[in-house]
Amino acid sequence: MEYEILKKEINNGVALITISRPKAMNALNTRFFHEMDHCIASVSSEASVKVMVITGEGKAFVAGADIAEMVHKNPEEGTAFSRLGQNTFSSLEKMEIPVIAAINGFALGGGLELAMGCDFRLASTKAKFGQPEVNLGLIPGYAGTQRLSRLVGMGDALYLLMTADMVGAEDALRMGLVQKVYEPEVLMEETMKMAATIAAKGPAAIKQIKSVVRQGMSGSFHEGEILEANAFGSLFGEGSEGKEGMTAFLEKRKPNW
Ligand code: CO8
Repeated sequence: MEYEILKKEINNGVALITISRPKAMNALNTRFFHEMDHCIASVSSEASVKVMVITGEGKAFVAGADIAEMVHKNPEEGTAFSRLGQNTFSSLEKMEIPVIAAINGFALGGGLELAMGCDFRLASTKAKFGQPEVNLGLIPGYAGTQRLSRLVGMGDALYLLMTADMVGAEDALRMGLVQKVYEPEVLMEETMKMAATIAAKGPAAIKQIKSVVRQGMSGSFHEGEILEANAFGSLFGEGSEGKEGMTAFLEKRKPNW
């Protein structure tokens, strides 16, 4: 598929996806979701890729769903557009490899929902976060009502959703919405460094972390313990990554994954 909105670069086991629709502040339209679905499938099929990073070009990460496209929709089309985005962001969550959002600027509405579909978020000091849907007489439609409260807790979620306040990176850090904040000129360098750090770890262990933590969140603590024990055991087979990692430690050498 030829991409019009996404740019995909793969280097040293890291796929960097840049959303580039600067004339509309990278707003998410139907085309974006088709490209992103394709991109998720194609990156997932490349065994050499260990981490994916998503960022935006220009002064926005993503300023929301495309209002100019949405305004013409009827209720059925609105629901379908919501399901399209929910499915794409759910596919992001289900990717076996970690996905990091590098938030360079505005992450509003559907843009914040995209960032929340990633595994964690790094932000520039210039980033701005918000769920401004109520300004438009709308609510989030890409699972923002569900992910935000799980990430930041009920109070901060309802505050952001009901006021449409735009908050800066320091507030986002305090809420736990982002994990690190960097000066704009080093955001991508630091993000790629972090991606490289993760890409150098045991790849099966990293995939198991993602899977067990994410699956565990939707079940009971005890079910999560069982998931963890089974995943832990899976790393011990003959010729497994765990055996190699532990042997390398004891032999005082780098593991050969
Ligand atoms: N959709 C379409 N176009 C947009 C969007 C958007 N979300 N955001 C910005 N643009 C366009 C502007 O219309 C403008 O276009 P033009 O130059 O042709 O007039 C261009 O981008 C530049 O924008 P501004 O001139 O407004 O730039 P500023 O720097 O003054 O302001 C802001 C930047 C603060 C980001 C401002 O553009 C803004 O407030 N944008 C809208 C933010 C918003 O409300 N986002 C939420 C959208 S709703 C949503 O995301 C719901 C998700 C769930 C959908 C479920 C489907 C049913």
